[in-house]
Amino acid sequence: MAIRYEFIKQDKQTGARLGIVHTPHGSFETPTFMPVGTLATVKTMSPEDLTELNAKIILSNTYHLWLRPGHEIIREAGGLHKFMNWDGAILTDSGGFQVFSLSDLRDIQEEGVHFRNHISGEKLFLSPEKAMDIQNALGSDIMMAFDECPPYPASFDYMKASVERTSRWAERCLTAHARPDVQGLFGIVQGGEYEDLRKQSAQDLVSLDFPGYAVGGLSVGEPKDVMNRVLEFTTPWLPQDKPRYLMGVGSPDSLIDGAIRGIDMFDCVLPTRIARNGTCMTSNGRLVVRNAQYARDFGPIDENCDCKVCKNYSRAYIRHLIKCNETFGFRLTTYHNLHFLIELMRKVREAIKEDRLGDFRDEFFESYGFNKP
Ligand code: PRF
Ligand code: ZN
Repeated sequence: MAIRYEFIKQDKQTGARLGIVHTPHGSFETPTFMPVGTLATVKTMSPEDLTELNAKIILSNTYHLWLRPGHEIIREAGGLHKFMNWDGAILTDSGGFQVFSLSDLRDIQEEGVHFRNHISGEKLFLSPEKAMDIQNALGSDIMMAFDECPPYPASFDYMKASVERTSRWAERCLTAHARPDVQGLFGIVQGGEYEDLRKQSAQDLVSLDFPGYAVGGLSVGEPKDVMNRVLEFTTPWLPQDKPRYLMGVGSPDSLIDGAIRGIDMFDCVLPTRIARNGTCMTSNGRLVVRNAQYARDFGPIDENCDCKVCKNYSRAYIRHLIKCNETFGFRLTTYHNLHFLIELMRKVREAIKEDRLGDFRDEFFESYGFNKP
């Protein structure tokens, strides 16, 4: 088996899990945040930067790499790790979600999904078998099953039919997966905000015995308390000895609240995307460094941050670069934001070790400003 989860302990205050996920490209401690490298690059970061940031696993996308440069080119290169010169672990999303969020005119059939390429307009078809073939070519350590992520809100009847199809697709993914010895395939629990459907989806997938499970269909526009409640009634159906991954979630409060509800892995474009429009995550909340108020501010982005950006560059300088669209400015804010989330997860793991994640949450929420009205 390619993926093994080693459980270490649970936080006595919250029940959050501390563990290690072992992959063919190294191990990572959980809970963990995975930076997103959609097009085989975490935008503006080199693999050396990611190593320096202590990132152990990054995420990439089947859908985007299938369209450009094409998975056969990456297969020919010897896989995605070699192609992009990243020797750490890689997780690839299956393309299901991207087809639903990026393309129009999609037509969902039992066989798969017909849609149009969001760049060229060309007609395309993605299915469980195709998503496995592409991810086998990419050679990611963790592959994701091909699922449907319905929009929020969706009716119970639509969601039930969708969950049942996603379960049948999951089974087809397992059958089509050609390299289970070197690539782990995770199932994706769907079911929207419906408790019965989340349970049904989780039980269907657990009976297929995947090496890990994701919770999909969240952070699609629902309120935060709905997401927390869904996690509370979903994670208890997942096995204790396998990793759990909450897809597409990356705001600092949701990382902590997800870990408290038994989640081990997270990914999101949030830190890298907001960095490129001049927004930084800091110990005192979000800071929009491109704002005029920082034009003469020669202090660091975050006085409590020990990253190399905060040690060496000022708000005024970074603001100037970003105002002028200088790519170095985007590099600096991206580096700082990734450092912030990777450090946050290290602190969460430290708190779990010492049975004080509840206290850590209270302190963090207070200083980040989540408790303010
Ligand atoms: N399914 C897949 N990828 C995803 C999601 C999903 O539900 C989400 C939901 N937030 C993000 N990425 N395959
Ligand atoms: Zn910093």
